[in-house]
Amino acid sequence: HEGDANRTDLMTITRFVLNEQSKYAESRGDFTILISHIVLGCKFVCSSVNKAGLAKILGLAGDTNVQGEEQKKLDVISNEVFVKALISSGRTCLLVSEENEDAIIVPPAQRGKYIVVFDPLDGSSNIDCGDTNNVSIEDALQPGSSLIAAGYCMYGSSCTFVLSTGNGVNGFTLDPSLGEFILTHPNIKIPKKGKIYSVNEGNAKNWDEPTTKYVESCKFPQDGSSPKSLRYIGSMVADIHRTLLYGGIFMYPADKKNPNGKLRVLYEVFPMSYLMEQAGGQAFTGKQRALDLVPEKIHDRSPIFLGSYDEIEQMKELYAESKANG
Ligand code: P6P
Repeated sequence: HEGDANRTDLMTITRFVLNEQSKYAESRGDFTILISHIVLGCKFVCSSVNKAGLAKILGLAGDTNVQGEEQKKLDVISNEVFVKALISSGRTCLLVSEENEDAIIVPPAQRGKYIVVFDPLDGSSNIDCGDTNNVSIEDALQPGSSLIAAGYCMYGSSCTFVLSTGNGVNGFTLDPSLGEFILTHPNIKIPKKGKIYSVNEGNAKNWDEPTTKYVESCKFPQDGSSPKSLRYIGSMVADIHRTLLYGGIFMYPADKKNPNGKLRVLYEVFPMSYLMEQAGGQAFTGKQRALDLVPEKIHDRSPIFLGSYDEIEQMKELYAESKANG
């Protein structure tokens, strides 16, 4: 019966992406090969986290393990795994990682057409490159609207990979017995409005007026509705995952200390903004649509408000009001 059919019709992430790409006549499977190498990196991080326990393997770099070897932090190891997997895929020409001060220009012999910007332990997104023979760091400084895919992998009691290649958002859960990511959250759509706001209230002293007013309206609603709940984990991937599934708003606003906020444009703001829009939500910087931003440097930061369509509309109105009042 139906259940058995689903059980035997394994929709793995590789098969899903292959199906998606086969819609494009010119597709030669490059993107599918790229995604499968990113997935390999995620499987590595997932097994490392589960094997060695978060606390231990996240030990400070410079610690030594029982063999007296240099103990590397998980993000350093993961970065090496992702960089090597991406270069060996033969489908990338330029890599920007949160862990590397400089962009990595892939050796010509191993070059492909994709630019990948990623935080080895947060979000990642892909952009098309122009001329792969003359690759330069400037090729990574494109607006978020030129993204062709974005995703994140969340490590916890289970390992979930959330991905969009421009036709909606889908979630895949790692089945350790198969070593495969299986489709478990097809066509994720964020609720139009939400009951949760997610922000680091510890920064409230330094917030600007629109942020202060919005959070005030969450706690003391003037329209007779119930107050919103505050949920803030402090890991963007986890806070975004909850917002995508249950609705609400995630905010990392500018404040007096950090006029550009804290989150990085290329590999935090862009991938999560892309996913939110693909899921029917919005992403706003306080000044503009987040995906319209054009970064000047590869580690630029930007304030970001993203989540349910209606919540972001309210945020945009507050910024428009504040601008009108000068
Ligand atoms: P704060 C984690 O360090 C991170 O880069 C994001 O994943 C997270 O959303 C944010 O910083 C948390 O920052 O200042 O609230 O601790």
